[in-house]
Amino acid sequence: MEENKELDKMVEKLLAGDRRIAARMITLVENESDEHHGIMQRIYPHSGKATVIGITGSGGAGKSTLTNHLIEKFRNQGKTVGVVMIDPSSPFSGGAFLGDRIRLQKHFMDEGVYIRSMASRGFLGGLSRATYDVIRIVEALGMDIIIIETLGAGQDEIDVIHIANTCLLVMTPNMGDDIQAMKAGIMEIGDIIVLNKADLDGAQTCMRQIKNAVSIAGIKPGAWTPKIIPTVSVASKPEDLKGIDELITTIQEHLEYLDNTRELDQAKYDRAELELGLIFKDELQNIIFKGLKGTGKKRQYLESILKGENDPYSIVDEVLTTYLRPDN
Ligand SMILES: Nc1nc2c(ncn2[C@@H]2O[C@H](COP(=O)(O)OP(=O)(O)OP(=O)(O)O)[C@@H](O)[C@H]2O)c(=O)[nH]1
Ligand SMILES: [Mg+2]
Repeated sequence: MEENKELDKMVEKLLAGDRRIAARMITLVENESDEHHGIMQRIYPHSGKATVIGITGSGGAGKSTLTNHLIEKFRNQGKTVGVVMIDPSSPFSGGAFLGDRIRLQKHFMDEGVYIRSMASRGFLGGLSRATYDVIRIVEALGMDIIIIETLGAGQDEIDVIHIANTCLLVMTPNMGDDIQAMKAGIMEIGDIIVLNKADLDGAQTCMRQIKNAVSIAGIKPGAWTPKIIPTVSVASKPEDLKGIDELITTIQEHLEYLDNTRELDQAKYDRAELELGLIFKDELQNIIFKGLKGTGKKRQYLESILKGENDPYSIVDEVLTTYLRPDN
């Protein structure tokens, strides 16, 4: 690790809970600025212990509303909570985020809550890698629990969910055909399936369909069976809210299950492998592109592909053989 007093100081402030520094660092990391590696190297030893909860599901399923309840419950338990919202809309429109902001407003004043939104597009190194980094920064800021909210739409968003210890898949009774479509992925994505908007028509039928999907999924003996929790997370009277406490209890149960089985170690190992792989892939590309810069070679390669004279596989083989493989 290179010496850099300024970065040392920034990290010191972050560890002391400085939110402005956290915001600045996240921007530096998102932009893959020169400080990116230095920041992550310094933060790494102060991260990796937070409980990460993923919340995914279709647009408007109630992810932010549920997040809001979870923040409240965890705060009541004396835990600090970070929220990373992966915003599928353009980073400039601010549309979706504005709505979330209003909903989460009261928590913006709370020192024990840190909320950050990220764009899901435009990361050189991909969304998963950027999310790993942002989670580590939020953790180093002092958050015990980190909730990632992401639209269960593209593969990128679904990959992000694998960073979480516990994943909540939010479904709703009015999903119609989506239920069929999601059936295949239910087991892969959700440790806990939340049937939100259980106040709406069709909730019973939907509950049966999900139960059926879980029962035919062929879960290995001893493995975690996804729990299905119906919730009502918006109601005019607080006593009409349903399932939130049960959801918290089930999250805790899942975390205990991970703790009591070897699965947690395995999951940690898998995550470390994924993270290392992502960084390698990214950096290798950076090194190669940097190496080609100014030589005019990159352009030549691309033009030869477009003209049909060469293909990317042969080019990658050639470049790797020339620059990287010592045995050649
Ligand atoms: N009837 C009913 N409406 C709900 C419930 N939970 C949330 N809603 C409403 O559903 C709408 C969407 O809720 P959000 O929490 O913003 O959903 P989201 O999944 O975060 O949406 P995106 O972030 O845009 O994907 C809001 O108008 C909520 O008030 C519920 O349990 N019942
Ligand atoms: Mg939302």
